[in-house]
Amino acid sequence: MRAPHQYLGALKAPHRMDLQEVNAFYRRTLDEAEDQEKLDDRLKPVPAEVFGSVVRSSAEQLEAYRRTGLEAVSRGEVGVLLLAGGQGTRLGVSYPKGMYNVGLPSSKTLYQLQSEGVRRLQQLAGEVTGRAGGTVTWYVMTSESTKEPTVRFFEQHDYFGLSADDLVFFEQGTLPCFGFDGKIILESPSRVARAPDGNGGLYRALERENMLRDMERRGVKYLHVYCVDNILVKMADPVFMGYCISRGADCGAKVVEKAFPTEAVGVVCQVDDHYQVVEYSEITLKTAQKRSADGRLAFSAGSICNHFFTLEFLKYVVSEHESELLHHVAKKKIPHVDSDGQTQKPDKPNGIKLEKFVFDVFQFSKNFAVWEVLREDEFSPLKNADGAEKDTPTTARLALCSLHQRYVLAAGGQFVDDDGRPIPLIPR
Ligand code: UD2
Repeated sequence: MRAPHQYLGALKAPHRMDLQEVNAFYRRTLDEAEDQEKLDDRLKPVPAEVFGSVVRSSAEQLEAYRRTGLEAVSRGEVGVLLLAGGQGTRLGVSYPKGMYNVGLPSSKTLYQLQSEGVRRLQQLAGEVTGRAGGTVTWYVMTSESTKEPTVRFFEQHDYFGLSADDLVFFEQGTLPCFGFDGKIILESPSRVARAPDGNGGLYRALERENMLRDMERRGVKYLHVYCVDNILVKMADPVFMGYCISRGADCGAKVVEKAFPTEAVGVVCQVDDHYQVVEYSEITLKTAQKRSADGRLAFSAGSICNHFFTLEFLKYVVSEHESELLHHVAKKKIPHVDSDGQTQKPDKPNGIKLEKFVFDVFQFSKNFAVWEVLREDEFSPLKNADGAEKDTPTTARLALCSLHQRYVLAAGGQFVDDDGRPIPLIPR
């Protein structure tokens, strides 16, 4: 058994509360909550020149991107950064989502699948470039509730074969929750109700936890930032990384074509002279439903929370722009103390959480790139418990099995039953 990961020995306290600051956040968020109708008038779809796509690229082009990505991996210039501070309330488990076992025959958890993706990427980079030993540093942003179980889980599984030195855990901050009257909610007589400050809390955490210096020290130049729950995630996908690197992009987003107007994905679009994601909770139905002449959704670039950043860009936004990033309002059911001092769990939203969004830095990009991929190959998020209509353990499991079945078929394999009859394809 190894010694506990250094992170556990040095827990920091990113939860100090500056009342003046949090009250200012609250007021600014409410004051600046944009009139969506007005924003809608300024939205434009992503222009073709920044919009690359797997299906519109030739095999030679894809191979060239892949090679560029793998070269960078082999030089140790690529890192992955997992956003793992979410509370996973929709899935309804009490532990971090990455530890979830979706019921694959192998019983692998999301964390194990991702770890194996990193190992395979390192191996591939060595094979293709002839330069073995390039490591992919894996940064994991946790929060107050996910840090300890996440670190322990990796320790208990011996980091799934990765070197503990190449895994770096750090912690995002929290903010108090507010009632609709603007007062901070108490969870118990002696405790303020707090929640993580959104996945855009990343930028503050990178600075406070010295992560940018760590990246610099290791020679990491390019980061793949992704969310925990997509079972089909391609860790530091060399094609996506290579595409962004070849274009000299400082910032990029991977997208899939949005399936239907109300799908719960943010939409990458242009507003005036910059790029941004309009989150599904903030887009108006009218805009979401707009169609182009060919009948497709006008705003179809569905963000799958897979982003590319150069270290230089991260340093720039952290030092110059972090404080400008606005919080967004999420109405939530927040446990609160009643007049008898007892904690009550409300059954309808009773207050708000303030959250920054990871993609809100796109507006500062000087060279933005969008890369569209096929949904069936790269996007099947685990959001809800079984029984829900979509994005459940069952849909995630089927998506992965279907992808692997297609890999086998493409390599010339066959699936037959005991009598040699072909087995039907797994539904996607
Ligand atoms: C996210 C995207 C949405 C879309 C969708 C695709 C954001 C803000 N929204 O929506 O545009 O692309 O994913 O599946 O990115 N997290 C933290 N700290 C927090 C809150 C969340 O690390 O304080 C992590 C969370 O663990 C997860 C990721 O951020 O890995 C996305 O969070 P979510 O699942 O709550 O986001 P969702 O589905 O509303």
